[in-house]
Amino acid sequence: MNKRRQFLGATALGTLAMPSLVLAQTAPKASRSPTLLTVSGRIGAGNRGPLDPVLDQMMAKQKIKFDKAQAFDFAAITALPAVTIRPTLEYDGKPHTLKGPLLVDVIKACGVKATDKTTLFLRAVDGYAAQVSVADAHKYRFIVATHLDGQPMALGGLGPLWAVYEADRFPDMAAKPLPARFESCPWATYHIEVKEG
Ligand SMILES: Nc1nc2c(c(=O)[nH]1)N[C@H]1C(S)=C(S)[C@@H](COP(=O)(O)O)O[C@H]1N2
Ligand SMILES: [Mo]
Repeated sequence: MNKRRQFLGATALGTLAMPSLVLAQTAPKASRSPTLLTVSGRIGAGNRGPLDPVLDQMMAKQKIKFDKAQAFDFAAITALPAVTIRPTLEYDGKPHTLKGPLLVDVIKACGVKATDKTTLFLRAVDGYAAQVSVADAHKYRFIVATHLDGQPMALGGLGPLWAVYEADRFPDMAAKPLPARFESCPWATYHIEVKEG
């Protein structure tokens, strides 16, 4: 009887103690939504530490390395001022509305001090990558699109983030056939490396 009471007491204490212990250990991460974009390289202080070869599996497989990075969830990206563009897309030859912050503003939000030699390496989940100079990101007004025709974009579609620009607006790009206009536009972009030169 006494033993049983002790056992029950211990169990009750255990179930009471466990949730607060678990909360204390997981609260900071569990309260955030998933990171959609990680920016590393020549950035400011960043908001996360080095690449973790255990937990950052996809980045590690894609040979990404960093000591610090700026991680954005959907809310952090959509909190930046958004612009809207309306390029003709190569998939259906029709104009579509794309909305999101300017790529240069995303970079600024990471504390990047860009020079005329700064280059951005845009990497997608399927391993596709494109290199865009900050000068071209400005010139062609690249955005990190979060919405296509008013809807967020699915992972498995063109999203959740698509680095894209309004090719129709620029005579040099509009002169190219549609399928050649979007080579610098990785859909499902999830990592940006800021390089100098
Ligand atoms: N993630 C990702 N983005 C990509 C590509 C790709 O293979 N993967 N292809 C690029 C190229 S070369 C072009 S021409 C356009 C269209 O390619 P797609 O038909 O593979 O989308 O998207 C660009 N963005
Ligand atoms: Mo292509």
